[in-house]
Amino acid sequence: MGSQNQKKRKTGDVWSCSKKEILLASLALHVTTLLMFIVCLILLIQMKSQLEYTNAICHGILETPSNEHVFTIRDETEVFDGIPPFYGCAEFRYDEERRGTIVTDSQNTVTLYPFNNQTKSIIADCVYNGTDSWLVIQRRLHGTISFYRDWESYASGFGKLGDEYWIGLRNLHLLTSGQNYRLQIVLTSWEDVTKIAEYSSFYIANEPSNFSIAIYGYSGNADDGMTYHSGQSFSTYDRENDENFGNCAKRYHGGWWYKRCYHANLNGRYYNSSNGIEGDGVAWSKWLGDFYSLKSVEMRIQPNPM
Ligand SMILES: [Ca+2]
Repeated sequence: MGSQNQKKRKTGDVWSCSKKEILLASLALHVTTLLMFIVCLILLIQMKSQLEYTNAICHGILETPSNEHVFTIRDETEVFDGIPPFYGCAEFRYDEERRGTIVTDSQNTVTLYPFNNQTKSIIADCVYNGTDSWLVIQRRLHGTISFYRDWESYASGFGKLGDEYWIGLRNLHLLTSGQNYRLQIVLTSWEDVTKIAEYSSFYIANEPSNFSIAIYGYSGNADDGMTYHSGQSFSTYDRENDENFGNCAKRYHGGWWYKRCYHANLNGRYYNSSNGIEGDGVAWSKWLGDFYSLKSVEMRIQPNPM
């Protein structure tokens, strides 16, 4: 019998399994399915975390610049009692009204924090004419401060706040490269006639570009003395960048964006009368000519609305 049964199974009746064998096979199938399910679940979890990680990277890349910007401002405002950095006297005036406190000295000077480089502050001179606040970048009044100076002096600035003064070309570049400015020039004759030349756009390039000037959009009643100089490098007696055969800064006794040589010489020699006989005085050619030296000059800037 035993040999018959073995023969029967050997000849191919493979489906005649025992209950135990069927149970074991079924169990194995379930375990395999369960294992596959677990593996799939692990894979899915891994994919999800990978996706989140990738998402976080993308999110980070997108967010980083604005976050940095915000942090930078926040760092500055902590120092200044929650007030954003100033970059013009108009903003100062606005904040001053909002705060109800004035942080100027007796000469109405204010510390400016150009928003494009908030680690650098500029002590500047603000004037308020009743309707507008302006940041003074140059002033001639009586000639006690010499304006016949070298390159480094014009680059870094000189004079006295609230008095005769040059803000410095590096400061001008810093200010005008972060924000669009207008320039107003107030010219006063020895007859106490005051005329205005205003330019809707004013920009000073960096030092490797010789602080070249870009100026346009004239309006006013003094006639246009500055558009002629637009695009020109700055020159001093020791750093000649003009287009003239000779040295304009030496010849006309100043530092300016000389070309061949000037239509305005506002940093020229100060005379105690209108008689600028050498043509090297504080001149605005289009109004009173090259040989008339003005009594006073003030150059001042104001940020254009963003
Ligand atoms: Ca020359």
